[in-house]
Amino acid sequence: MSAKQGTALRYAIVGAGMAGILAAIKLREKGEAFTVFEKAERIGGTWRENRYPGLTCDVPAHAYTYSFEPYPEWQAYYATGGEIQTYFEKVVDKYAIRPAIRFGAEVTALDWDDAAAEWTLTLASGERQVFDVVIAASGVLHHPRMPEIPGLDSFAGPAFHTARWDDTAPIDDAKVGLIGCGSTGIQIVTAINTRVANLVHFQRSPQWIMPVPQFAYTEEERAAFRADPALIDAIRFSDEYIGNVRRFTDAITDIDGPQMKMIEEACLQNLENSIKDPVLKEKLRPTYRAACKRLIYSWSYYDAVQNPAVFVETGRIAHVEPGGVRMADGTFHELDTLILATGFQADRFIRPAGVTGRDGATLDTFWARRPTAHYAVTLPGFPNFFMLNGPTGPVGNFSLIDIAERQWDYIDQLIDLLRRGEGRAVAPTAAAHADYEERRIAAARTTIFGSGCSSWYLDGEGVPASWPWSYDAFDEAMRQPKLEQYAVTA
Ligand code: NA7
Repeated sequence: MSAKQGTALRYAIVGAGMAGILAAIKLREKGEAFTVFEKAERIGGTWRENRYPGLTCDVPAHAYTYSFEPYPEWQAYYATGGEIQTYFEKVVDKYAIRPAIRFGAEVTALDWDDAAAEWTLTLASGERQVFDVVIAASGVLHHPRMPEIPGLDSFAGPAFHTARWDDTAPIDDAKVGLIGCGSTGIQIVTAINTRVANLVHFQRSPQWIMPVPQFAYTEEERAAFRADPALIDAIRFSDEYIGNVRRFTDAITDIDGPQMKMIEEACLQNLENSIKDPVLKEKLRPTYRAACKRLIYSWSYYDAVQNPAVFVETGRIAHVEPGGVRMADGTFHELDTLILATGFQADRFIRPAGVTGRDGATLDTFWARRPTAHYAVTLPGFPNFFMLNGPTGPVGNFSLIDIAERQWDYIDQLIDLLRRGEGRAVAPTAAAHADYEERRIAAARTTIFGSGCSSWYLDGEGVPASWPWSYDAFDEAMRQPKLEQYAVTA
């Protein structure tokens, strides 16, 4: 019997973004006490940090909410980042989570004490607190990846990463350069092309663009959603959404199957029908398989990029000079503002916080080859440490909220072992995790993400870092942890 039986477990949640808020709500529902540690001064994670023009979530708005907290107020089928931030602020207030959040509290270290079966959490201030359970909800894409371009620091005007948007930077009637054409770069082109004097979009790799509908909800529609939540369910549980998710995961796992063919055809037809200038069309034609990089959903990029104010530069950047960007062929682009839409370091997770588990094992060492977690949630040697949207999860496959909710169901059942006093510490066995990882890597190599392109989905060895199986397989895996894969210790 556990020494802690009968005493309440102490929970630390790291991060007050979508996943941390979820964990807080779920623990509150159970009447449990917790502290959320947030390094910033506001909640929201991704939606707090990203404020660039055009920021939109590529999951339909009604499907990008907690399942238990539908939101009738969305302005359009795809929501803007600002609206999503507002949604999370409202949820945090509705569930009275804010008083349990420590803002400006950056977790720098977590150290497991096996004898006491507890984690010591250290903050940047040096303050320490002790917890039984740690929920790592620190997000996936939150460390900007700065490009290594010679002379970047010499640029005379504002040059900044998209997640550090500079509101003072000239955009209107200005000469703007934009490096990168992932989802972020593409959204920025759609938002600023009509504002700039001219926009040079530096494109290293062209993108597959999936055409999707975007439309505003009217006030009457919002009133109807308020009056009848079933109307919201009809959208978020519709075949259009859930069916699309299933079809997409079928496509990425069966890369020569009919679903992938449909995606490729829809994107190529979009390119063919939308882009008039044959030279531009060839510049924009992808040279790798669809959905290998994150597929871009857009209703307006191909219109935006045909604005004469936009020039797609496909040459190699030589260096940056104070006045602009010099290409390898000598061409010079004079610029007032340089925007870096160059993505994120996707392998950091809770790092740079130092996490030390059983017998002094560090997360850095455990992840030396690649970040991994058992079913994306737990780690052998790191008891009572649970990750939401941790490594090997379906981050590129479907809504991160949906993923986090299912992961919480799995985590909650593991914590139940502690609540019931079956032990004081729970962690997957090394053997069970090794088996999972072996199967996952073998399957991941055959997914579309491993079909030969560079992307943030790949680990340092070029293996897709994400969940390689279907939506239903994830649903099934998260319903119930296989307890024989876990060791519960006193
Ligand atoms: P992504 O998807 O990682 O895209 C980064 C883009 O930046 C991509 O086009 C890169 O080209 C380009 N890049 C990176 N470094 C350079 C240099 N040095 N020179 C030129 N171009 C460069 O990041 P996003 O922010 O757009 O999106 C991240 C996720 O956020 C997205 O998938 C959604 O989940 C939301 P490359 O393709 O490597 O040739």
